[in-house]
Amino acid sequence: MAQLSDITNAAIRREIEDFLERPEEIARTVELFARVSPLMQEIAAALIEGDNGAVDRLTVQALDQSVEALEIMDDGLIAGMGIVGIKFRESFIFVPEVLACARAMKAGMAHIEPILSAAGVEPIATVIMGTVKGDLHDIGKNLCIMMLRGAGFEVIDLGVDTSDDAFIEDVEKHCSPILGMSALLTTTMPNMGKTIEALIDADLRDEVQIMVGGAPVTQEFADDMGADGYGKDALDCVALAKRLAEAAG
Ligand code: B12
Repeated sequence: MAQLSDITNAAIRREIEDFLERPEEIARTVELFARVSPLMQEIAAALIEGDNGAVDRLTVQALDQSVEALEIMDDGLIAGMGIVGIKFRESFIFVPEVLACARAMKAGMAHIEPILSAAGVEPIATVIMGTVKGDLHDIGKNLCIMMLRGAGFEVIDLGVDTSDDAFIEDVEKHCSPILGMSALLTTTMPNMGKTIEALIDADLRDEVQIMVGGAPVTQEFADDMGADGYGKDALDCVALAKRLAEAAG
């Protein structure tokens, strides 16, 4: 089992000591940061500080050192956002600070996106992605989109706060598309089910494969509302989209 002292970055050690209280979260976070490189720890620490200039510079530095884009995304940016999420939940920080962290995340993603989205030749299928009605969280959805594009899907991004009508309009426009819905709030998760019902009412349910995701979403929830698949992260999202594209023929 990794120890706090195995983490080389003093700022990350301080974040864990000062802000994490749940033993399982401390253990998971120590384990994660103890295995990632000092540069990834530095990126995570800069993101937690909301320092988009530093995230920008360090991401470029990591890419120059031939660190894989996926490693920067998982071990630097997403790992840092994990601590931000805990601090937000426990009210150590508030919306303005989280927005600064989200901006820092975007500064890093701006360099990673072109690499992960390197154009494939013939698109595997069309994926329509949107964050559901009432929900403004788009970081996770955008990561999924980057990875899907990188894997050769054509992706239509409907953005955030997406109405049933907007989803339906795009499903009608494309041949056998995959529809991906993202929700980060327990209060907006049920809107995924409402969109599925709206597709049934519009006689379009059989025309589309539906996948759902977002931190509070589970496989059980996805099954209950009649989605065709659930993905826990961006890698899962790509694997799932490939399965659904095959199933659609
Ligand atoms: C950043 C953030 C914000 C930012 C969003 C900025 C942005 N542009 O997205 C801001 C500050 C705007 C914000 C606002 C709010 N937030 Co907020 N936010 C977060 C935070 C800290 C991180 C979310 C994030 O980006 N995670 C990183 C990404 C990479 O992870 P992810 O989104 O889960 O996505 C991954 C997977 O889920 C999956 N995935 C995602 N979508 C999809 C889709 C498909 C199809 C598939 C297959 C997979 C998939 O793949 C992704 C990549 O690996 C979370 C905490 C948390 N731990 O989630 C709270 C959190 C989601 N927010 C929360 C709350 C309460 C709010 C507010 C209501 C706060 C307020 N009082 O105003 C508002 C709501 C605004 C609204 N109407 O949406 C709560 C939700 C609680 C709940 N149970 O519902 C959380 C959990 C914080 C907390 N613990 O209290 N927030």
